Amino acid sequence: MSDFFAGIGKVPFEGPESDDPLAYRYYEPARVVLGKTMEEQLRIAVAYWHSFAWPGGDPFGGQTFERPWFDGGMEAARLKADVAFEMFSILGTPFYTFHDRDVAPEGRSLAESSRNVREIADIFAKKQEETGVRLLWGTANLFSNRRFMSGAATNPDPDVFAYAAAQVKDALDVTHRLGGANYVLWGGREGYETLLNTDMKQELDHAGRFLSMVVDYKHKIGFPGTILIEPKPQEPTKHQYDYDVATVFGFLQRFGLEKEVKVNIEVGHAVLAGHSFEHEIATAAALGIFGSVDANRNDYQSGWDTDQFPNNAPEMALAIYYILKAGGLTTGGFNFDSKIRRQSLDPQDLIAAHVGGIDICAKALLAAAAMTEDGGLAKALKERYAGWESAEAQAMLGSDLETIAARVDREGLEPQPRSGRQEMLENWVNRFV
Ligand code: XUL
Ligand code: CO
Repeated sequence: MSDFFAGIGKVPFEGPESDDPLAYRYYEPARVVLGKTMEEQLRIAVAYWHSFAWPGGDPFGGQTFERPWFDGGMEAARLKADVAFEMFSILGTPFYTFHDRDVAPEGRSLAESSRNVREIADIFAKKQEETGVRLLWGTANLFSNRRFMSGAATNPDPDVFAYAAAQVKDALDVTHRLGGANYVLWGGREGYETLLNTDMKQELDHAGRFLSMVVDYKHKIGFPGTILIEPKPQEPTKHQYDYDVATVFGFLQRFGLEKEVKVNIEVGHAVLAGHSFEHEIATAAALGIFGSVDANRNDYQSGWDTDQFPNNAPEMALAIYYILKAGGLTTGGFNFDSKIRRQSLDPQDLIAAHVGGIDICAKALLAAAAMTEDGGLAKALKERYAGWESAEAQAMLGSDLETIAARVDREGLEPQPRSGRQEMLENWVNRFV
């Protein structure tokens, strides 16, 4: 045991009346909601990156957090692993996620970096066994080191493509070994700053080949998890190729990968793309590529990715309603890709942030389940599209323009507009949130 969380015990469930900031008011893992436990419905994960690797910097100043594992070598990485699993136990969260470079220091060569990651993975394997905590996904950091400044798979330099391929191979091996439920690719530097120095067609072709190789390797090693792409429209590059869910679907289809790869949808990324979170979820569900979720929120007044902890239950409730409508989570989960503010220095800030964010998801799940059980939205939707249930309407879809035009003429069709009932539906939602 480290003493990092000294004095902080396991977070209890105390119910909505509790005023303890380190107690759950809604998250009750064993409570059954729509036929599954809350734990199974939400599959909550803690993100190693934000919670244990982020130093608290911003563009105007550096590190604000003083963690005993910062700037150390492998000894510090081992301490970080201890603290991370202590936090998972305190929170009672079933999953975690990590980038290769979050967990172990980068070495002087790729071989040394990979050895470092594997050594920490040995520790993770043991701790997973002891605690029952599982890996939701692993990923490779192909964006922090300066070698990736012009891209990884889309870099003009083929040696960088090769380095990235080798790094992903290692990260996928480690994820497989730890029983990861998914493997994520976020193209942090896959995009461009200026067209003046960019051959976009070539870069997109290379990104497609790279992803095909990842899928081939997944099958070769028998990794049973899902490969996920995480869309984001900008930041760090001005134009990211994986702009949003619809863009990613078009890319997957072009390379014949739409049955192989799904999406990891992040709340803040959806907002940066000018969408709502539920829009991205519904798009992925409609296209058959919904995979997993990165839970956080952006500040609506700032135009960048602030990765704050979720705290808006009504917004989260609608998103979860559409996840449930899509059949719920399978291999995916709610990964807290969220970071505390740089002034939130203390270990208990880290715990309180997760407790609050997890509670928002639990409260939202209860509201979404109540909405689902009431069935009001589903009924209104069915009525709105009821005309399409007739045999004649269905036959029209298999018909052609001339036949349809002849029928309009013959029957003198004169469609009458009907109310969309938006305010009534919004009021209905407000009864549950
Ligand atoms: C960056 C981001 C990443 C990905 C994994 O905005 O969300 O943490 O989730 O690389
Ligand atoms: Co993310």
